[in-house]
Amino acid sequence: MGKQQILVIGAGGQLGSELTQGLWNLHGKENVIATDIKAPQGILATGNFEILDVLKEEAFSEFIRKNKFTQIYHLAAVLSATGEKNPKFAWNLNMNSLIQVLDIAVEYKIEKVYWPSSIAAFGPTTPKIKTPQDTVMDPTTIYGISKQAGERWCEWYYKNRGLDVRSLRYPGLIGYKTKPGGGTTDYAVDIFFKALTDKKFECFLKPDTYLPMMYMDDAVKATIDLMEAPAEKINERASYNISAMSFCPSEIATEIRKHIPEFEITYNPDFRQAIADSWPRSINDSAARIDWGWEPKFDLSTMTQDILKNLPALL
Ligand code: AKB
Repeated sequence: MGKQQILVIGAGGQLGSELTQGLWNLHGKENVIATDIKAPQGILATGNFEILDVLKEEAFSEFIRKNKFTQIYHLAAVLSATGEKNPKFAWNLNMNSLIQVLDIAVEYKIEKVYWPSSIAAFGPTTPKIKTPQDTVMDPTTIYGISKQAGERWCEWYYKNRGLDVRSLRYPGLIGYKTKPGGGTTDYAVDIFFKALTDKKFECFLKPDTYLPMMYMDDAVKATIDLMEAPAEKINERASYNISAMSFCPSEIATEIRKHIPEFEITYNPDFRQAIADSWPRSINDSAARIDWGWEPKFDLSTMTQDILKNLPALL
């Protein structure tokens, strides 16, 4: 593999900002261009950054033509809870931006494309425990429908256009460097901010709602490991199941209380409860482990320790 020139689309989001830093470490800061529709915050502003709207076809195409990218990470999306409030906007951004990126990648002979799917691509009749790689998928949210359709588009471009496109079905991603961004699993991010600032948190899910989750460091590692794996190891061209831990709101509250004994949690479930109830409780990610050696580093306890050690300095 020669020198790589990397484009990150949607770099301002929760995953984007940390993934961009992971890519700086691997490929050199000068070889990564981070883009978003909004101006960069914090550390992102210290690297190459451009304002870019992938839905503006001509400007996007011109940007790609000028920069000679070898890889694109396309992360721009509206998440599950926000998507339900504005379904047509979510569909337009999530679906049309993906097709645009896949087309451009074929036209400009981009070597590799990354696009995230999600556990939201599963639905109420999917087996909930240790959800298999290949199973029933009947998503109920517009976000989930866009992820399921997106997976099929990725596989189609691989089979019919020879594009090396790779994807992971992320569980809830938990980071502390950016604020939560409209997802159903984001209570597990917000809870840390509130535990430190208010010592109390009102949860929009019921106490026993189990969901698959992953610490951001593991998500960045998984994404880069997948993209760096030799093409012949990638047997799944729609999207890989991937997982690290599963917990429910009462369990994360108990874990936080080990560090902040006075922390209190109350419950006031809203429309996001139905979304969470439609998703798997745990994930079987053996295909990712076997094909390209996926293994998470963090569990609930080590993640909680790490966040509570590092977040106070950022508040
Ligand atoms: C969401 O909650 O919408 C996302 C996801 C599981 O994809 N974090």
